[in-house]
Amino acid sequence: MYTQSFSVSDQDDAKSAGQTASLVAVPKQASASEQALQAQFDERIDADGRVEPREWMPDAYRKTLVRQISQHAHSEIVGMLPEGNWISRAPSLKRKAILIAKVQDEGGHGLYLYSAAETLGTSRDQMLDALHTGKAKYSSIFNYPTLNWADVGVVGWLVDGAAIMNQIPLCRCSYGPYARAMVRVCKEESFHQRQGYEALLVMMQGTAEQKAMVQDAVNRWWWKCLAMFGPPDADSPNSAQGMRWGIKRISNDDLRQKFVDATVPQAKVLGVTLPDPDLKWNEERQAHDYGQIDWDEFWATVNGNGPCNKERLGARVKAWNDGAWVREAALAHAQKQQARQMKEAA
Ligand code: BYC
Repeated sequence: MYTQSFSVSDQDDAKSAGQTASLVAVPKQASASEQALQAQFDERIDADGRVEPREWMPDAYRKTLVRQISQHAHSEIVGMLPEGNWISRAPSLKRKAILIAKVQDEGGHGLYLYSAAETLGTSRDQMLDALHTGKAKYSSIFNYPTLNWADVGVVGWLVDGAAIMNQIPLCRCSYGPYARAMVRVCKEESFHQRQGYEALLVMMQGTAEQKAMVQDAVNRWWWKCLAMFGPPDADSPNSAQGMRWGIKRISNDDLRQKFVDATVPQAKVLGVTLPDPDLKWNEERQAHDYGQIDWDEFWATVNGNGPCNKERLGARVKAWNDGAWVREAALAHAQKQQARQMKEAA
């Protein structure tokens, strides 16, 4: 199982791979004071220090963080949809209570992450506008449908499992508010992954039909989960800089490999087959080899043409529009209170 104790060895750091923080160069025309600030920033990153909201940071670092954290926040709130869809159809009161708690947690993760991104000087309205107009990305995985109850278990086991693998290293991200948000998110994700795995263990002790449902769900989700980690390192335009800045700590391919290696024994315990004829232990690499991911399908989904993209975005836009009166009422109430306080103070 993945837990908070999944720790990242220092060898995995970009820095120990021989990269120092000679970051995006300060433009030649930068003033002496800007160059001094950049040098201070580089030194902090080299020393594995944290950067906090009001401190000086290069524009490109700020922009990268806003992009990644807002995409992450969007993924959390869009991620509520495929599972939220099953709350009213959960097979028992216990499963319903667990699922409600999980979906609610995802909403909470979105809120921590939007708050972390706001500390970089972008507003929540701007971020949500980018989501609603299709300018911002969110995780590819949430554009696939959850067809039956086994899918809910598999989303917990594999999707949340992949999410934890990606997010544990983010607890050591160089930007303080993001790193701190991730500590709590990872603790909750760990519960999400376990509840999914446990729900599947129960189904696998059931009827032949239930077992077949689990296997079918694993077959449909496995490859999509491998793609969640992002394009191969060689095709990942943001990786090198993200690693030098200490935002990303482990590369897309290395995280994917860790996920495969951790999942194979779990699949064995569960009694399911992972749908990859090329999946086998490689003694030399001390890791599993696995087959080809369909990157054309991944990019089509990321670019808005997956099976549920339109439905997901439509649901988010509707929720935003339906909530307009709540935002207006909250604002009117705050203005009234402020006016009253000013009157009392006068
Ligand atoms: N889906 O250069 P790369 C969750 C984009 S929440 C869509 O490698 P980077 C959960 C990427 O953004 C899961 N797009 O980028 C929630 C970039 O496009 P832009 C979300 C993807 O940033 C509820 C382009 O491809 N987790 O699990 O270095 C319930 C090139 O990629 C995807 C996070 O957001 C994808 N899968 O690395 C249950 C974690 N992959 O922006 C579960 C934080 C790549 O240049 N994010 N792209 O236009 C990260 O760790 C990194 O941003 C990524 C990508 C590893 C995702």
